[in-house]
Amino acid sequence: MERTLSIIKPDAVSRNLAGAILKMIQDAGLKVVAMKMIQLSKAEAEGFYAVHKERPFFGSLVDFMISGPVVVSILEGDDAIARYRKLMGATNPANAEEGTIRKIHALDIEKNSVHGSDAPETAAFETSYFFSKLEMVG
Ligand code: DGI
Repeated sequence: MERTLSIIKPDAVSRNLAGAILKMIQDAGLKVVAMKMIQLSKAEAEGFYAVHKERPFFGSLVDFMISGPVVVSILEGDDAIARYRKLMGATNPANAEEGTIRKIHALDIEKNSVHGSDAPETAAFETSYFFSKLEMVG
């Protein structure tokens, strides 16, 4: 069993797509073991995306991530990290496969509707960034 962090980003929450995206996640067999809706502060978004701080899009990414509420959750399943990345689709929705969350719902490379951890180390950092043990089921 593996756990991964999912974020439904402000572009999707503001378009009332959280339910549709959670349905895709659950239909794919990933189990939600923690979940909440939060408004990130600038410092919290900068801390979460610290690995990208030298990238040219960092400021814009942080501004977008604090533009409205997000739905963060922890997903559990066999190979959950890779399975959720596949369900999300490519970072740029123009390159995303048919049937993926980003192909169906994302607006552009920045307003791309979802985040998913990309490796076990980042999943461990990201799940504990948002959730305490007490907030995780099971
Ligand atoms: O893991 P991903 O979310 O698929 O992609 P990533 O870890 O390479 O980048 C994190 C986020 O940063 C991504 O979801 C959207 C944003 N981003 C990545 N590349 C670009 C970008 N935003 C802009 N504006 N331009 C980019 O080239």
